[in-house]
Amino acid sequence: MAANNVHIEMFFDKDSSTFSYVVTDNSTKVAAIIDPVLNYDAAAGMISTTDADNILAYIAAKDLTVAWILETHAHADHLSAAHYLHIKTGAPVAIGEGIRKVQQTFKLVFNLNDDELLAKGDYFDKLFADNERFSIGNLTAQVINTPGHTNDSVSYLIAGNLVVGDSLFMPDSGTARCDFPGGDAHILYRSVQRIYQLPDDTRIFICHDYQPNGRELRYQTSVAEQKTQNIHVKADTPEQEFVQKREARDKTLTVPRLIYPSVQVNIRGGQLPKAEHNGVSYIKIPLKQA
Ligand SMILES: N[C@@H](CCC(=O)N[C@@H](CS)C(=O)NCC(=O)O)C(=O)O
Ligand SMILES: [Fe+2]
Repeated sequence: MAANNVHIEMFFDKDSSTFSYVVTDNSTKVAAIIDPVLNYDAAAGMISTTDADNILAYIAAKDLTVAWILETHAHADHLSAAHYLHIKTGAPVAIGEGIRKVQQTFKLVFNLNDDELLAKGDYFDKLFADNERFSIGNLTAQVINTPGHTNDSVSYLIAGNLVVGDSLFMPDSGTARCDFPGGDAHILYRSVQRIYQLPDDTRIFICHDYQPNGRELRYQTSVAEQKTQNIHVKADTPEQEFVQKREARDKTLTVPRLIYPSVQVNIRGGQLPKAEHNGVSYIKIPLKQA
């Protein structure tokens, strides 16, 4: 059975409450790394690779071959270790083709020129189309476009397991915010309906858990559990009711602490902005007047 052939190992970054995963085809020991985190101390401008090195240690210990480094979207709350892991493993870095739109949006926000970013999917090795299939060893993976949180959000369906990125969170946390540039609660609702068409026993692996009311950390749920218990969107929740709830919550949220460094690195597939003539890379912050 394909389901027995897949192993999903979770890695947690406490600083950003992010789950990364290594999905392995047991029959070939070929694996995909999903949503790896690059550690970043914002005050010091210090990048480090503790989380990514933990993933590399696991891969070495299990003797795995990395076939893919996958992003569910260009994250706005943490930096991606995709490029670092690409250098270490040689595996291609892939994301949904909606990344072009995200790059176009932030090319304007950060006033980047064509030498810095073409906004045509540059910096990524592979852009996935909706429904595109690809292999992880003998496993078939399928890309399901799930925009709403961002334009480029995708979920990866791998042998009955769905890695959803930021669309659904655990049922008691509901859904991801839709107030970033390109976010849209109506579109997220439709993406969730797509997820709810999958078999009830599809296992869902989420990207963040903010541990509401101090409950223990959770990262795995199912389509059935979401359809009956998600606090924002159950199987029978009308679109307008969801949109009202989502938009009301979005009004209460503050800008993610690492949004500026995260977006500038993540639209470049985890590469730092090109070093200036002194060999140093810089992060820009557009200033606004209140
Ligand atoms: N406080 C966190 C917030 C992170 C955040 O905004 N997370 C997004 C996903 S990238 C989200 O959907 N949050 C929903 C929520 O906080 O309810 C930070 O500063 O990083
Ligand atoms: Fe996100």
